[in-house]
Amino acid sequence: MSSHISTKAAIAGITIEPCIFNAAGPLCVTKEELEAIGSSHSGAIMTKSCTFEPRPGNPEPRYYEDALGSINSMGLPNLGYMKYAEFSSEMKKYRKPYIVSVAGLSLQDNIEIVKYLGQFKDIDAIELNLSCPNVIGKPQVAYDFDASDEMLREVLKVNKHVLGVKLSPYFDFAHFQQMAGVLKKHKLAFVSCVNSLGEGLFIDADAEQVAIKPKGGFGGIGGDYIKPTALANVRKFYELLDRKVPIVGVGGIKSGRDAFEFILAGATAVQIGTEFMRSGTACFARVDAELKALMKEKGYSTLDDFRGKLKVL
Ligand code: ERO
Repeated sequence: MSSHISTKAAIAGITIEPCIFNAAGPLCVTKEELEAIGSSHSGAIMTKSCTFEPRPGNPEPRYYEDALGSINSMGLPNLGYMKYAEFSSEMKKYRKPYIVSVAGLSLQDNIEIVKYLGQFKDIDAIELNLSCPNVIGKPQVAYDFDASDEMLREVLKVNKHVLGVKLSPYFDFAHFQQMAGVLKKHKLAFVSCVNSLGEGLFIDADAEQVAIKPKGGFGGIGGDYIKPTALANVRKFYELLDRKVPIVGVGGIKSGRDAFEFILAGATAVQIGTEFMRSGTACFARVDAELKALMKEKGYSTLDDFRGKLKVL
């Protein structure tokens, strides 16, 4: 369909085609899951955020979705960073970027992990996750501007890869500005906005109980519920970083029209989380086809034709 219409994107010289790929988190923990993403239409393979030690995660049920979105308190279940490094050579055959999401539980862990990943040439990029809402007793680093600054400074000292950062959602212009000020001090290849909205609560009125087990039912919210917040974060960071740092949009994307809105707001590429969990790898081809159809209708042939060109009233 529409062979003259391209949804190709580039971040720090890495081609992502289509500009649509999986968000760190859902269905990207095991090698089999990563291979399924590799075989799909996803423009890249993103891993589950990894820690120093393998983790089983929080007790189940820890994920729940309704018609409008999801709540999770997975608690970082992952195989440990060494496994995701080891997988990199086998992911090469899919001929798409392999991105390792890193969420060490301390500054020292992140330094060790990023240093180690530097030895693996088949890792195309690192997404440093400063925004995990679900490790019991650990606040989100991205809500502490000084800690974020120190984290980026120390991690970038040892990093050898293209490295971007995954942020929490912000809700206040002063906070956008503070975080943008931190980001501008460092050489980041991309900024992903946003992780799930922390500490939401789903309640089942019939059962008179919460939907997930960890933390008394509190968890990160994704899906339709968060799309306006995600769009606002993409737009604000696009503007505050002077349209120079590629922004990866994530939060409530389930159609080509949603992807279009994120790119119009300034995103270079987009990730799919809740909808990938809901419908599996088929979502990547569908969202890409819908995006291309919409571009055709509007007379656009590349993402550059409309990226960031959101009109204001
Ligand atoms: O609980 C998790 O593993 C998790 N859930 C999210 O919504 N975002 C995360 O960043 C994350 C773990 C790093």
